[in-house]
Amino acid sequence: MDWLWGSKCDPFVLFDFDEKKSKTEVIKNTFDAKFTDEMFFDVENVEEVGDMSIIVKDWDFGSSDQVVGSAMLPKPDIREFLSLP
Ligand SMILES: [Ca+2]
Repeated sequence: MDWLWGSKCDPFVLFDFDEKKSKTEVIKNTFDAKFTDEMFFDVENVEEVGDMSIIVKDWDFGSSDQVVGSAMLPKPDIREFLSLP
C-alpha cells in the first residue's frame, strides 16, 4: 500500500454480479479517478440475480493490490436502475 506516504493511489474497480466478474482499467497516480469504462453483464434470468459487489482497489506493482473501499448494490436498486418491474 504505497499511498499512505505521499504518493497517490492507482485505483481500479472490480464488479461481481451474478457470479460474473469485471473490472475497469487502472487509473494511475490519482485520488480523483473518473472511470468511463462500460460494463456488460450477460444475465440469463434477471429474477434470479443477487446483489452487485463493487470493490475499489489500489493497483501496486510487485505486491498485492490493496482494498481502498467497497460497496454492495442491492438487488432492488439494480432492478430500479435497469427500469425493471
Ligand atoms: Ca498503488
